[in-house]
Amino acid sequence: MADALVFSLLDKELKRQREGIELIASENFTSLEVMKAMGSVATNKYAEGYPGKRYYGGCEVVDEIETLAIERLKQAFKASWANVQPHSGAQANTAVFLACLKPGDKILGLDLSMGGHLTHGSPANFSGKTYQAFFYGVDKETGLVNYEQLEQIARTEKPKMIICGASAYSRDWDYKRIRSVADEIGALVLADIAHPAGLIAAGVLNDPFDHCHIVTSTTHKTLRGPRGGVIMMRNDFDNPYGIKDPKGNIRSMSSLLDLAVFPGMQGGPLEHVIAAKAVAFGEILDPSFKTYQLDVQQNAQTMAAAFVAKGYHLISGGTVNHLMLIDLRNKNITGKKAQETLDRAHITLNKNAVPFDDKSPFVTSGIRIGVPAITTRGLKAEHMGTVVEMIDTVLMNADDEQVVTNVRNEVKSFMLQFPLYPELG
Ligand code: DSN
Repeated sequence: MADALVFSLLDKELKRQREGIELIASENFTSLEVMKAMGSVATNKYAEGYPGKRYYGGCEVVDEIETLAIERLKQAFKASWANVQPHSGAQANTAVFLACLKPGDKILGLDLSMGGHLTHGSPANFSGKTYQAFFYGVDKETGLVNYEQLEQIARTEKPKMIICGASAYSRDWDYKRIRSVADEIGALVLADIAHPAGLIAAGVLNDPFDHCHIVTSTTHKTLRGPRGGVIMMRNDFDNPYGIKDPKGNIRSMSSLLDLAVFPGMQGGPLEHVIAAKAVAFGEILDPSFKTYQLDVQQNAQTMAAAFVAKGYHLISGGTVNHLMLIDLRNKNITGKKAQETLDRAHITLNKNAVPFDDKSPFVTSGIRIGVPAITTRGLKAEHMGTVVEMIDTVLMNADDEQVVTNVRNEVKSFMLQFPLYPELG
């Protein structure tokens, strides 16, 4: 018997997704097959351990599913090892820290207020509470990662781990340069590619794997899979600094990472999500995935140029990936008000601190815009001008509810041209 209340809410959410313009840079629309695998019987199975080494009986089928997910992911990124069990990107990062660091060890990551991520050492997060965190930022003029500052802090503080990766950074990374200073001071390099993972898998952005010891990602952003995390390595770097397991033995980096995920910080893996990851990783291997990522990049660049033409200030002047960060200070509207007003027009994005922001993280001076979801809906470069026009109309008339309502109606009829899950009725 259907739970009328929950399923009517899910219908409402489908309608919201169909009728709105989804611009949250970390969201996407999975295939129906990904969703089907996630809503499957695999949710019923306990499988603590790893394929072939489980603590429960009856794991022969989920062993095959998890092995398939691992093998497809390795193929997609030309990795030599992968763990597909982390429940999220935050869990993946936690496992890496647990495997490689001791409480109190120093880490160095991109400042949250400059586009970094909570799990890269923010004082509000376990990473900042457990480890001694230092931060590099971006250059005030160019908006690009300040590699000189990164190197200077690395040489002075000698962190055990340098983290590269961001949640709101529209440029590529110089992984080689980061590895070079890491080697100088004996640090490991972690690349958290949660945001640009799809573009990296498609070969559209720099490849971190030959330079970074460990790579983590989420699976639901540009990778377009179910919500979840993964950890990968291209080469098992063979534990260059002799890190020991909880029993005091020096082991391979891959086995340290496996042990950190389970039993270190998670219990039973979500085999239904792992099944959905396997489907998504299969989709990465299809040539259409590269076309999609090229469309993402093209849409982002076209949209960025349209904003610049309207006098918007983009951090770093533009984008090479799937997102852009806009400083709204010259437009006299805060990030908070922009997000809330656009929400009423069914244009969904998030307020975001901009580098050197003078407003609190609850207000912010900026907005972050990403195109992975609308690109999945089928929007192409020629549609970006329309989207920018609608956003600009709302932001320039934020106190005029009639204008906002008019745009909401336009958004609905515009997006109905791009059907979402027509099979769901
Ligand atoms: N919440 C994710 C994002 O929006 O970028 C990061 O964890």
